[in-house]
Amino acid sequence: MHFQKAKLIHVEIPLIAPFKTSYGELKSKDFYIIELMNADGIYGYGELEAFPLPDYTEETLETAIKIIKQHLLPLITQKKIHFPEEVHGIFNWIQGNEMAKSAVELAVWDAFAKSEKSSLARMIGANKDFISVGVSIGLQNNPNDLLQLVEQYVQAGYQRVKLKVAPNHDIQYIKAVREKFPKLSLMADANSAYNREDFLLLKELDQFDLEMIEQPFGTKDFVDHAWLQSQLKTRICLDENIRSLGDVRQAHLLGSCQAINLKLARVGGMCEALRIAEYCAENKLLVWCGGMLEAGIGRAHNIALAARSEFEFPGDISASNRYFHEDIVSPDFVLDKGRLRVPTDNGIGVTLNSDVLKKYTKSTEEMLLNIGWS
Ligand code: OSB
Ligand code: MG
Repeated sequence: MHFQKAKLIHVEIPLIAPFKTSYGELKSKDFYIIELMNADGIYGYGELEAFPLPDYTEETLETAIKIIKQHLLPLITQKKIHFPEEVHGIFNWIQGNEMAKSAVELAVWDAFAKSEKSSLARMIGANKDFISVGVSIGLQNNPNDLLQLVEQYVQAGYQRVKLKVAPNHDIQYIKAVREKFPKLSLMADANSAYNREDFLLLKELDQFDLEMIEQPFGTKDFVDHAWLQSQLKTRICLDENIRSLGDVRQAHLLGSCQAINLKLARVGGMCEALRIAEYCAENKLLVWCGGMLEAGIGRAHNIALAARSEFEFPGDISASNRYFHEDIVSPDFVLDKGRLRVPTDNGIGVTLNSDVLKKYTKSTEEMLLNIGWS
């Protein structure tokens, strides 16, 4: 496949409610759509998930878009691509920058699926028609507000609830939810807010029958997570620590965790994600699909991945209306008995909604093959 044209669309859509974590608060989803066009006029779409600030990982929207323009797009437009799997290798000499790589690689996957007249899910060997989903709830101001939100999402049918936690924002909140919902599939995500000195707090969380505690310690703390896992009966799940299959192997061999939150954007795209999913299944590590408050294109890619058989645990892939009043793709993803339907149309199976897109577009840039930016 020969790519001839790329378009970068900078979009910002307001979130229905601010999303607060131990890093800070997000009020909108600020992102880029990467649109590729090949010589047959087939389009492929990727979504850049980097955040405005370098808090969750080192990348920011600004650094990632620069890497995409200066390095990644020239690499895929200079030569013919025979298979989407090739892209991972072409990008491999570039260190890090996983979110930038993922956005472009996923646009290539979409274009290949469309040219083969297959849904992306089927193309990557995913057979599910529906995926089970959960919801991730940000830090709240008091336990009562949190209880109301949990009630609302449980009523809506979400199959699992994840609560953000941080020191002073943990025991009281988890206890309140657990008392009101004794049977709920419940878990906590700390986004690296704790360290070894907080052990007693984490030990207290061990009593609430949580599915797992996600990323309690720092993003490179494989050894400390292994120590913590040896002290707790609750599973540790790693998120920020995991950028590659190598990181998953290290975590597994050290005993740093029993579960992996797998995000396409954080591991550089589909190729690496598929390798990780296979490794987890072979090694009996629980693997599930995480989220980054994706808009419709990123959500569609996540759903294709989560439709694979390795993903039994409900993902952080909620319905469109959990995040946005209106999204930039059609159709919306709608909750159906705690599940989302896996699109069956070609590629990612959703199309850009041009009216909504126009409303929230901040800028657009186009690059023609070997000609440059206009
Ligand atoms: O830690 O999983 C996380 C959102 C942004 C950045 C990091 C995380 C999250 C979430 C939201 O938890 C998951 C979702 O998209 O619903
Ligand atoms: Mg997380």
